[in-house]
Amino acid sequence: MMELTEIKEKIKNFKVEVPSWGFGKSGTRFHAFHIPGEARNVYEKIDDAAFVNKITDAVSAVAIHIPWDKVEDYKVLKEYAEEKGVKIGAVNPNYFEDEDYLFGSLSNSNLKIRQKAIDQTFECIEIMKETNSKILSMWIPDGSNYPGQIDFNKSFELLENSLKQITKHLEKDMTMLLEYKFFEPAFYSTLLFDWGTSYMLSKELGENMKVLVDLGHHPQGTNIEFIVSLLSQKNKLGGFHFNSRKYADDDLTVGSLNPYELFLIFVELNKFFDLSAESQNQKISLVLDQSHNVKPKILAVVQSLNNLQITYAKSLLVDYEKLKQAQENHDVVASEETLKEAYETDVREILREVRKEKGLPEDTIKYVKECEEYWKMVKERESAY
Ligand code: AOS
Ligand code: ZN
Ligand code: ZN
Ligand code: ZN
Repeated sequence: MMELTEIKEKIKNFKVEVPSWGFGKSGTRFHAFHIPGEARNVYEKIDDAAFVNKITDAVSAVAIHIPWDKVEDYKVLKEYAEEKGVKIGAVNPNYFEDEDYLFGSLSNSNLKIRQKAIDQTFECIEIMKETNSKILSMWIPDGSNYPGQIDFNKSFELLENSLKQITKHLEKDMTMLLEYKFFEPAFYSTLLFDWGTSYMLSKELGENMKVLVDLGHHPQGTNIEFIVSLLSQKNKLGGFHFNSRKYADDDLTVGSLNPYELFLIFVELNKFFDLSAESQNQKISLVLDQSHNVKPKILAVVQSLNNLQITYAKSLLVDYEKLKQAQENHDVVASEETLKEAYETDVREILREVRKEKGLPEDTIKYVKECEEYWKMVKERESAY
């Protein structure tokens, strides 16, 4: 079993990337409600990420979405972020909002539109160079809504071809992550619908390409921790989008609905990665992908990081040696109990100690609620709303 001091050290160095879009306006297809204090542009999103980092020291970088976070000069954006103590993380090209993409982006049968999507991705690679980002994070919504709408085979080939062109433009130390999702916005067929399709392409397209697992992107009942284990074994797990869901891709606060599943995922991750290592993000990119439709944004991100730290701490408490023994003895009850023993441990005191030792507020949520700087920011943004 890991010593408490080592566990604390690991938690101290555990960092997660936050999404720029988690701080801005978001909603459902019915409405996007205004939440007081929400960020209005990418600079404010970076301010918010930096504020969260100041309180938690748990933010590795800020993921950006293009064109949502489009700016004139990305070098300026990079410097702005670094001055505030955060970095620019994964660059996410947006293939789901441009009017031209009605019938697909990188798989569109119209060469002009397909080329536009490819060029847009090349632009994102340029942005990566300017911001020193190493991750191109791709979620491709292409698919169809009705039987007969597309020729599966042709569409997949076109997508494959576009991706081939894109990977050729990646620099050696850049990674392309391929996210999958079984449906939405395409309701009949989605080209990259499961981990198998992403894995297949990532194998074909080489070492620079890996799979990204978003926790909201599987049919109900899917054993995600097993997928995590398989992809890790094959050295093809490149990243995570953390969130939680009840029904489909709900993008709720990570750990809010299925904390045990999240814990089991971390148990598998620990077998392959040192999630606390400095270079963690070179090996695996850990990113929140959430829309806080009804929560104050900053508070929701602080809460998410807290949930992740709790889960990580619990996963470190697992007696992996004992687990292995129990598995070898085919002692099913002991195996399961070994996991539950760690899961059921109250780790809040460990987190408080870690924060105290780092000179951070011990209760990060309470701290934000009472923080003058936070309320001043909310007031300023509201007066201009
Ligand atoms: C969409 O369902 C995916 O999760 C993507 O990662 C997407 O780019 C992100 O959620 C922002 O909308
Ligand atoms: Zn995602
Ligand atoms: Zn999603
Ligand atoms: Zn999601």
